[in-house]
Amino acid sequence: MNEMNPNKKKAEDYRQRDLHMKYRRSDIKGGTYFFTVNLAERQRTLLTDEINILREVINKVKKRYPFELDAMVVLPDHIHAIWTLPENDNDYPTRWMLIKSGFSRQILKDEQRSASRKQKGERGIWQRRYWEHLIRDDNDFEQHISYIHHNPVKHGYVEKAVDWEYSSIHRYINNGIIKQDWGYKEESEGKFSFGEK
Ligand code: NI
Repeated sequence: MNEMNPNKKKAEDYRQRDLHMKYRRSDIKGGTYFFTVNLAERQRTLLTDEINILREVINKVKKRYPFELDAMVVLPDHIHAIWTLPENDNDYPTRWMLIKSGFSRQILKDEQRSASRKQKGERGIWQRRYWEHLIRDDNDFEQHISYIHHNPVKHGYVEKAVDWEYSSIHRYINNGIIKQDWGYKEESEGKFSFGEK
């Protein structure tokens, strides 16, 4: 008999549902978005070198324009994050603009800048454009959270997701949502696009 005992099957269903419940966002009702934001000079490691500045700037912007930071990973040259915005508020562009400019302002002016940026007096720390994706449902939410937590492994910085310091994975482990040895199969990424260069 390879059919599952109905009680066991039920227990499994509950376990799955429980897992989904934990991942489900609850406190605020606005849109949830996944972002990939890159440095202009990809060989630099400014984001992890200046992680304190980055954290401070994000917290400052969050106070002024609240949002829920559902998950985030900071790599040396890019960020992946999931935010949920307050109801009837989809102004993530203002928030990112303030984070990017607030960070740049505190970084030494030694970056390469294009002629157009020089002309406009713009800094050249960040790429102008960033990837954004509106999360459709709980499954999409979970996929993107997993992608974020797996990202330092994907880019070859660590062997295990938990070994990367600048990741919300530690919050998820502390809250008992995922286990210390959490890992992810990269094959399941195929059908999604994450704005990775
Ligand atoms: Ni990445």
